[in-house]
Amino acid sequence: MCATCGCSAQDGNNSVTIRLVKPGLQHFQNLKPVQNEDHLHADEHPHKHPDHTNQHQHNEGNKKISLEIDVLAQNKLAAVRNRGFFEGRNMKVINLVSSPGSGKTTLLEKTLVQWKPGVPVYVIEGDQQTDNDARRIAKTGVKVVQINTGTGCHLDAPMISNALHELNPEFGSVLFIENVGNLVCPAMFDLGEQARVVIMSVTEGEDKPLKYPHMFHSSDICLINKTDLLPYVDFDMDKAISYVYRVSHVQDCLPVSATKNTGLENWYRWLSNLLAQNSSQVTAKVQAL
Ligand SMILES: Nc1nc2c(ncn2[C@@H]2O[C@H](COP(=O)(O)OP(=O)(O)OP(=O)(O)O)[C@@H](O)[C@H]2O)c(=O)[nH]1
Ligand SMILES: [Mg+2]
Repeated sequence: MCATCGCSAQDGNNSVTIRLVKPGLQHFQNLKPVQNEDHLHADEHPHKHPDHTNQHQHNEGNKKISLEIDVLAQNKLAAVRNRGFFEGRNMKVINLVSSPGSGKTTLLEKTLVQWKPGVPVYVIEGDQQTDNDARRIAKTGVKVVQINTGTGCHLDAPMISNALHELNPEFGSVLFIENVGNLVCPAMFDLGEQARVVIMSVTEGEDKPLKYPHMFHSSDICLINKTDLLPYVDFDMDKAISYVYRVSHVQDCLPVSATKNTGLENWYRWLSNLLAQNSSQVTAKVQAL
């Protein structure tokens, strides 16, 4: 579990199912956490206990551990406030999420220069340390605030609220939020955004949606970046796209190359469509995570 954010808690009952799985085996194995470490064993463990029936061995793979945390509940309250702020100013807010280095900042740099929404645009940058990304964005002329999360692995709604005081965005503007590079924790934290964009890149392997389904499930659109590198890496684009749709209901899955400007027109079209919706048409999303 991530101690900073309580990211293993699931909404509703604040509990999480942990599955212990052995590679290549179809059934979840009887890896039963008990107090005595000597008893943490799989079903092929050499010694037998009288109470170890086969049924016992194959049906206890799922363990529920209750975690008492209210981190996510507090975040949701702040996210609702942010969303009200955005709707009050008729803003469009887009949260960019990905693993580290997938190309979020590069995509933003291109977007801020090439996409012409005709309204003011702002950026909030999230990283554990450094203002590298904020300095890159500032070069485009767009007003930007960097949030450094220290040991934190995600942005949360109160952080966004603080940054908004600095930005003071204009009525009718667009705000891009680049989240901390991490395919896990940011999935849990609603920032009050109207759209979440998940970016994966061809160098990460096509199985990322299957390994990190919550992030893909909570996103509205998926971009598959660095397609210029396809000749040099083993990456099956058809498989990747099918995996994205297997775990999520994204509106679209767009292959792009941010550095070579390939496919970006589809991304800009999607952004323009989002902008064309008035705030009341944009579904108020309270993330059910
Ligand atoms: N070949 C190729 N490289 C890219 C592309 N997009 C980004 N990169 C490179 O990937 C590296 C990481 O890009 P960033 O834009 O900094 O990635 P990021 O997701 O913002 O990274 P973090 O903020 O650290 O999570 C840089 O060296 C970029 O030049 C692309 O489309 N093709
Ligand atoms: Mg970045």
